[in-house]
This record gives sequence, C-alpha cells and structure tokens, in this order.
Amino acid sequence: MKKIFFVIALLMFFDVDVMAKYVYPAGSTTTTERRVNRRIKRYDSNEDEKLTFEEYKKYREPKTFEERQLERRAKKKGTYISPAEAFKEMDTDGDGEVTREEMLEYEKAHQ
Ligand SMILES: [Ca+2]
Ligand SMILES: [Ca+2]
Repeated sequence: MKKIFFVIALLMFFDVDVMAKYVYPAGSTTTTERRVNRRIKRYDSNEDEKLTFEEYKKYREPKTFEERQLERRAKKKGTYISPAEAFKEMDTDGDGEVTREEMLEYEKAHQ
C-alpha cells in the first residue's frame, strides 16, 4: 500500500497529466483546469494571462512524432479542427485573445 502512495507522489512531482489519467476521473474539472493553466503559462509569451492567436498557434504546432501522427489521422478522419477554427470558437467575446475562462469553457465543451 505504501508503495502505491509513493508512486502517486512521484507522478505528482513529475507530470500532472500522467497523474490525472490515473488518479482523477477522466474529464474532472480539476484535470481540465490544470491542463489549461499549464498551457497558458507555457505559451503566454508576454505573460498577460491571455493567449493571442500567435501564441495559441505555437501551442498547436505538433512537437513530436506522435503529435504529428495524431494530427494527420484527425485530418484523414475529418475530425481535425484548425487552430484558426478552434481559436475563433474559444474567443467567445471576440476580442482576439483567449482568456483562461474562455479556454476552460471550450475544453469542457469538447471533452
Ligand atoms: Ca499573452
Ligand atoms: Ca476573448
């Protein structure tokens, strides 16, 4: 039993997303919020807590082989949503920037 807690603690330390898969139920608010927060923190280059389209595009660029494959597969299946489409849908007040709340709403709607 002790071992399990140790593993969970390790996962918490290294990767919230990995932990989210095993500890939190899929699609729980906590997981989504963490993911959105982390994404904004990482790609918000001018640190105003909002993402412009330019900043969002950097997030959407596939960075690994797996991501490129997923993107290709989605395009084939017709489930691919372009960065421009997603951004437009997320930016509900249409001010050209996506806030944490706007992104969170979008993520919740697309789970
Ligand atoms: Ca920004
Ligand atoms: Ca907005």
